[in-house]
Amino acid sequence: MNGLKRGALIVVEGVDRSGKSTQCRKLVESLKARNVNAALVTFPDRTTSTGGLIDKYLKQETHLCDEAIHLMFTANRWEKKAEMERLLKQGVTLVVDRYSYSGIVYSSVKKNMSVKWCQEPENGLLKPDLVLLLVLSEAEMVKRPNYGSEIYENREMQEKVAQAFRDLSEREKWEVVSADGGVEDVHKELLDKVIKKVSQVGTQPLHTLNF
Ligand code: Z5A
Ligand code: MG
Repeated sequence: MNGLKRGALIVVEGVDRSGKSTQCRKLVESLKARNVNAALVTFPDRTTSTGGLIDKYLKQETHLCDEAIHLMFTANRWEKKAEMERLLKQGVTLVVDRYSYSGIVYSSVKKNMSVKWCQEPENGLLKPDLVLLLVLSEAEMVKRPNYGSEIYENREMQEKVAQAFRDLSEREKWEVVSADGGVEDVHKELLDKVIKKVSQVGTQPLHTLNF
């Protein structure tokens, strides 16, 4: 890396409507305002060819078996790996809206899908420097705008996903942040953690996921 400071790989995870996209956009804005080179990465990226198929699946316009859609979401991340690595090495901090953990959690809560099988194709992707989990309370969840019509937007699925995220956050020692506060309060808490991490990564090597 020739002594050049790299960017940090920051991932924001959480259940549906916990405010991930709102917060990721704000994080990038605030980092840039502080002269930190930063960019937003969103998964799924619905603009690529795998993303087009994922979009149709989520909107229930096409059917894929559980294994096939899982691998599509993973491929959607592999398509972006080289570009993400290039940007990080150029010093750009990436704020990532959902990542491999969403992939593992949403697939493995389905019947007959083991966590181990779901983790395997994620191995080798870039390992985040920091994972922030937004946790929404039951009381706040019902106040957020209604579920849309996408395939996973139902209470049973979201409850299983919320539990799986909580379990994963304990095992992997993530930073857990309450998503119940106002947009600005949640943003402040996340930004403090992100800024600290950006200053820590320096010339540290990038690692890859190894579940
Ligand atoms: N999925 C998968 O299965 N496998 C994978 O590998 C990946 C994803 C990557 C689509 O994802 C689906 O794909 C998702 C997981 C699955 N299925 N579900 N559920 P997506 O990321 O494209 O989903 P989305 O449509 O963007 O929804 P979301 O990400 O779940 O929402 P969000 O980003 O967390 O929330 P938001 O858009 O920022 O905010 C939601 C609303 O709440 C909005 O009206 C805001 O104005 C409001 N909001 C936000 N923050 C607040 C606060 N603090 N207070 C009050 N109101 C707020
Ligand atoms: Mg979102």
